[in-house]
Amino acid sequence: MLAFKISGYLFLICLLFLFRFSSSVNYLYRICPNTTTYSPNSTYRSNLNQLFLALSSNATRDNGFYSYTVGRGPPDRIEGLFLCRGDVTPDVCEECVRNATTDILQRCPKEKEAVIWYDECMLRYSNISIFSRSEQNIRLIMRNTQNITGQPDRFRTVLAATLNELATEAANNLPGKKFATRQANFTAFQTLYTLAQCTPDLSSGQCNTCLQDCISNFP
Ligand SMILES: *[C@@H]1O[C@H](CO)[C@@H](O)[C@H](O)[C@H]1NC(C)=O
Ligand SMILES: *[C@@H]1O[C@H](CO)[C@@H](O)[C@H](O)[C@H]1NC(C)=O
Ligand SMILES: *[C@@H]1O[C@H](CO)[C@@H](O)[C@H](O)[C@H]1NC(C)=O
Ligand SMILES: *[C@@H]1O[C@H](CO)[C@@H](O)[C@H](O)[C@H]1NC(C)=O
Ligand SMILES: *[C@@H]1O[C@H](CO)[C@@H](O)[C@H](O)[C@H]1NC(C)=O
Ligand SMILES: *[C@@H]1O[C@H](CO)[C@@H](O)[C@H](O)[C@H]1NC(C)=O
Ligand SMILES: CC(=O)N[C@H]1CO[C@H](CO)[C@@H](O)[C@@H]1O
Repeated sequence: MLAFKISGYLFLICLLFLFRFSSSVNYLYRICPNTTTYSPNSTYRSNLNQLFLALSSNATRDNGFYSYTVGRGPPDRIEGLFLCRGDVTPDVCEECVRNATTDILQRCPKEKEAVIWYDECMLRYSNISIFSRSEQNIRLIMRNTQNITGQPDRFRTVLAATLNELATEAANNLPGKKFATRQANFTAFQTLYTLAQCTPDLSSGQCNTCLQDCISNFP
């Protein structure tokens, strides 16, 4: 089960796994409404290429995060960012971001606004400001359809306790990265794995609010 939420500049990932992470670049989902589009040879498209160059050339940064703006003003101004999962190496981060910049143009060939998620990173861009506004809501919830075997109440208790500790830890992590993972023994045979991450530019308070909002979506 995993959930993503973006509220403007607030970005958050909550991942909840009963199984271990995979290790290759793994596509999850993309959102790019076709209501706003640009034409193939437009300035918007060439600005997008510039944005992708700036983002991929910064993909080995220690905190796995970079944001960049191309264009002076509307209609061709683009804000973009990527965030790599906090536990991937700079090499994997770079591979994921590079791949994302080509992949997204295949999956969203003419849309001005797009967001794409992989297990290892996410990439987002828009012609409207995504760095400072919070009215826009993009939310992705993916769930494992298998049920917990037995003790659903205990599972919810363990889950809630683990996620609350997790959120506190991620929000108060060292400045460079707002990332944390936690494990809990649900039964002797089932381990609960949890992961949370905010973009590192958020304050601890913003990150915690965002994570708590995400946690409240889990039943
Ligand atoms: C936009 O997407 C919708 C739903 O996928 C589709 O029905 C519609 O034709 C698309 N519009 C354009 C302009 O591509
Ligand atoms: C973004 O693009 C849409 C669709 O072309 C347009 O309606 C909107 O005004 C643009 N916003 C800005 C800030 O340029
Ligand atoms: C875009 O530019 C290329 C090369 O300059 C040209 O071959 C192509 O026809 C153009 N496409 C459009 C839709 O204008
Ligand atoms: C990051 O991107 C900026 C803007 O394109 C560029 O000037 C800078 O050299 C890049 N940083 C690295 C380490 O490549
Ligand atoms: C999980 O439990 C629900 C409610 O008891 C049931 O409707 C559903 O079919 C179960 N799903 C699976 C995959 O067993
Ligand atoms: C889970 O169980 C193992 C073995 O029983 C134990 O070593 C470990 O400390 C437990 N982990 C937690 C988080 O309680
Ligand atoms: C390593 C990796 O995941 N490569 C992917 C990059 O993106 C293309 C699609 O554009 C995929 O086909 C590759 O598998």
